[in-house]
Amino acid sequence: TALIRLSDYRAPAWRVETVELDFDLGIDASELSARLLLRRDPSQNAPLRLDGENLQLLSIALDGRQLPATAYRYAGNGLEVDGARDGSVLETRVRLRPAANTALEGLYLSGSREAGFLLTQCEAEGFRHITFFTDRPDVQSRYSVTLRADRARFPVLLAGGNPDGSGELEGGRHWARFVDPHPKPSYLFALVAGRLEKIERDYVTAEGRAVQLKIWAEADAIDRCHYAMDALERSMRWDEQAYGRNYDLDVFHVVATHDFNMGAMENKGLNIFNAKCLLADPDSTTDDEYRHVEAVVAHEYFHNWSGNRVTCRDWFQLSLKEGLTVFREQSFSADMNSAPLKRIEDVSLLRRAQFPEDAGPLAHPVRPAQYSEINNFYTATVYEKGAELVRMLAGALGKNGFRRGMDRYFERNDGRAATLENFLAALGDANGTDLTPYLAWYGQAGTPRLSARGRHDAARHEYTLTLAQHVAGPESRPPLPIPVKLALFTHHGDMLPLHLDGQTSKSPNELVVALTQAEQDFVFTDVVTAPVPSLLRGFSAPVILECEYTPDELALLLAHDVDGFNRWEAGQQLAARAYENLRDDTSADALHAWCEALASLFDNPSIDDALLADLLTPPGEVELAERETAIDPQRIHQLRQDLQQRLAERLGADALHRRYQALAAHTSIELDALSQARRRLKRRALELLYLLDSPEACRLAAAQYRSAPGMTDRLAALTVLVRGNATQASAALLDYRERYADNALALDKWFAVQAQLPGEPALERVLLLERDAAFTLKNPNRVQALLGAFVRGNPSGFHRIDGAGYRLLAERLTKLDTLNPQVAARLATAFNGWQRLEPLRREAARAAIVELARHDGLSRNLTEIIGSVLN
Ligand code: BAL
Ligand code: ZN
Repeated sequence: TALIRLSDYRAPAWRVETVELDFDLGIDASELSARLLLRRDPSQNAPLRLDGENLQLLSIALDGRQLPATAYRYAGNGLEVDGARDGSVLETRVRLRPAANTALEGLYLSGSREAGFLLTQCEAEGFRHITFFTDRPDVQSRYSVTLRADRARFPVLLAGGNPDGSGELEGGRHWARFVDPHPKPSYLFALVAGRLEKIERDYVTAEGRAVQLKIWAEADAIDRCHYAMDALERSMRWDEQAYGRNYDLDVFHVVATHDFNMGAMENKGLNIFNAKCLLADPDSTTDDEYRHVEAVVAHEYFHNWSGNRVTCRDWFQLSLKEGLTVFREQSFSADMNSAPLKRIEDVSLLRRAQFPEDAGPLAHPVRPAQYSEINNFYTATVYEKGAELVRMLAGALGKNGFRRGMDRYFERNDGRAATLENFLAALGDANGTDLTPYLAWYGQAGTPRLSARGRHDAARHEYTLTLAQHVAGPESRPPLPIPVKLALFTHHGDMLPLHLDGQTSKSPNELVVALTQAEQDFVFTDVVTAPVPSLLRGFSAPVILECEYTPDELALLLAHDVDGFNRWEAGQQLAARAYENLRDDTSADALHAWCEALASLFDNPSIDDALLADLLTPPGEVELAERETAIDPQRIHQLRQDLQQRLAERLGADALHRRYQALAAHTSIELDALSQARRRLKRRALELLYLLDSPEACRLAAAQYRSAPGMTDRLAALTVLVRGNATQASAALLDYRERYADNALALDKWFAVQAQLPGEPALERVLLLERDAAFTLKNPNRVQALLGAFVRGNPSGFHRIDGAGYRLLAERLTKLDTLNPQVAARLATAFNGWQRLEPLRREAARAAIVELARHDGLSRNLTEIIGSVLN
């Protein structure tokens, strides 16, 4: 398939200045007339060519005249029209088949034919599935949209922009019209039509604009939208305060659907959400999910400036809006909740999802140089690593400097389609600094390794820190700018004032040094005894740190570091070393140090319960696998269990039991930080207790399941029972299945918990669950809940030595691909990393992938992923 290259970028030969869309909506067939005012770039002599995928063309006219068949050509993906000039008006009418659209791209039906509603998804290239258009983000047009439909079947009609009239039509039909005053790229177009309920709130922006906020959902879900409304209001206020950005239309619509390929979509004035990122109530939503809803609501809202007002010139610049918006959301969530916990959560995600991507055949730069299918590049690299790059820039400029730079960026690029160069130039110019060295980060794949070596000169009272960087790949790569935030600790756990090259840092005990060369020395003076360095504080750069700490040094940081993130990080490093003690059967010095340090933190009343829960959790199986070469996921699972058991033994059944009971005495379902923290630690205590005294832990879990006041406690209990294969598990599963029979999001968790049964039994359970009446390959959330949880969230279950997990995935992908290529391609990335499996599994995985690749008629999406993975 054809590759699209960044280096081939050319400005559009044709633009659309205004577009008028007129829809006659129906479930099986919808018809649409489009009227485009065309503008031609006089410097290019290209004929008019518009994108259009599998459209049924009913009529076509240019400048008021119907075109004869000889005057245009359409072969299923591009429409060529003769005779168009600057200022021409092209009118087309097409027929669409929403109910038959299982790819959930373009115009489609959510839910059943009888009760469901119509909606659109256009990013990245869905608009060409709706009408003929210059479907690329650097073409920005003014939209007027008229929707017509049967009033009883489609009482609610919505499109982006401001409302501009509505009324009755003959035969029980009605119409509504919307005009968007802001020119926008086609990927931000959206409409929604059907039976929906709403909740509303009035909002006045800091600039004084009155805005109506409306959240829409089906009747059974509308009561679960209030939390999202609060989160939306918080997001809008925060963006005014933190970035001076105000909302710019009279109405802001948000719609929830159960059928969505992504988490949510930032269409101008009409955000559409996967229900799992919007709906929330205590009975069916966990604490983690509540925070996720808040984060996604904020993310989509923040796109109104970082994405919509300033959009991307081309899809290679995707991280310009996504990395930036993830960073903005991370800052917001840190302000709303606990900043260190948010950082731990984000870095964990980066390590679990992005580092493996960057280390395998799917690795690509944050700004890829080429793609075959752009939907395959909505990746952890573009999003999460992209956010880390913005974080480094923000750190380099400081709080005020970054704000100055962002103001400049929005001011210069408002209404334009920008590039990453434009971004760096605005940030740099506003601060009189050159940020172009950071471009290197955007252009190369792979996680850099940062090695650190310290040398203390007792006679001179000097401490020399040598930092060096290395990225696997071509040797000619220029060094990256790597900001390293650091502090030095005495062996008593006190921070030292820092004196570097005669300078004293602003905050006396912490500073950021910039590694800009392959290797550099940093010399600290007045250091009397050898210190313990705390490096990369707050994870100041997305690198893998290699530093020869002794277990005691890591334990010291775990006990004393005041940076919550680095305290956790020291614990993670120490846990990984403890894991290696068990794996290699070497001296247990790290294991001992880890258990002792955590035992004393366990009794330390000043430590936050949520942080303690995270400290008591070793790195996940995927992260541990990243440190190995011949990966045996089942052995990793077992060793990690052993590791946790050692910790549990050190803490003791009595202490765990007491702590559990003390926490269980609080039964509030409030979402405040303290209540969430208690639930988090309670879950962790129960999990650890299970490793010591499984009958007692299962008894407690069964009781917790029955009396749980909310989903966090209920799901935690169910998980302990199911993973532990407890006798009480089946009754709890039956109860849950009945209780949530009509709640799709809660039911998803029922599938996911079972798909994560450790080891061999998982596959059989998945096969059983596939036969459940509620399972369908047509719903992306359900696919994710069962197959996604199995292949991504359950390494010891998926990576069977007989290869049955791989064959199952390959077989399901062929089916799924015919329904929904985007979802199939995303699931297929579970094959990433097969080359590093131990030989038996490696061969089994290879055989399954090769067999899959031989299959005829695979989508471009899946073909690209399989091709890359096999490479
Ligand atoms: N733009 C696609 C969904 C999101 O990142 O907001
Ligand atoms: Zn986004």
